[in-house]
Amino acid sequence: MRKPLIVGNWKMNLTISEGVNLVNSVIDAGIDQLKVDYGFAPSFVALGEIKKYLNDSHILAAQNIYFEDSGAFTGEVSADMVISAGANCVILGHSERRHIFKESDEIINKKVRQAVDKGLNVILCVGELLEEREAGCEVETVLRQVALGLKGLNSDDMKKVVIAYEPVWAIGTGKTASKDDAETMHREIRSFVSKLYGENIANDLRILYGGSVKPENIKELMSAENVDGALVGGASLKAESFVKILKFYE
Ligand code: G2H
Repeated sequence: MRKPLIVGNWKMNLTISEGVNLVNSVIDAGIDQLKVDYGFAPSFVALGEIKKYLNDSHILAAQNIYFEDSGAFTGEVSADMVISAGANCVILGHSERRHIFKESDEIINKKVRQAVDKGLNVILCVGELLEEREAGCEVETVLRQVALGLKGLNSDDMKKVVIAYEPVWAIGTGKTASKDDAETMHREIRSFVSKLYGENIANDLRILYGGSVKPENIKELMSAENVDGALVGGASLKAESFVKILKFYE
């Protein structure tokens, strides 16, 4: 069975000391790492410091990388750099990267391939806009993002990949997809991955839900057969709410 995975995506929030305090409060709450894999996605500048407080089972995710190894790319951060700071994972294709920073599926795919080649685990985010859902093309949109995001990856690479379904209309808006909405899309994604890589890889793939996950809705979402965890934004910024989410199993 797939082990649940929950990651706090801090986005552009928290200074280094605020992040350290949050991580320590969460760790002190005694989350059972046999029941849930969990971790944090702080800003680049906090990765190294946060790493000091984590064990080898924790996820420490960067929120982005650039696809080149090194060179004249002012302001960019490479896979090797985040690995040297202690990261074992990277979030790619987040809707804020797609929409605010205009990252195309092609760019996201280059980053995915670079991350996997460098040994990072990848949380590939996909999700439709409200207009796309209203037009009835949400499945087509999401599966296209999955196909383009995973392009060039082989079955071995897929062991490093987690997909996060984050409907854009549910991000930071307080509106959560219903358990059924999430389950329907997650099932579509899994069956699509099964066609691309076979049943075993698809069955092992963890598919997270993201978009206004909070203590009040985590249990319900996690009860869906194909929801294997969550990518949590706003509610991961306070230890109290993040711990409640992480202890969904209680
Ligand atoms: C979706 C999510 C985290 P929030 O972006 O990736 O954020 O939980 O604030 O909707």
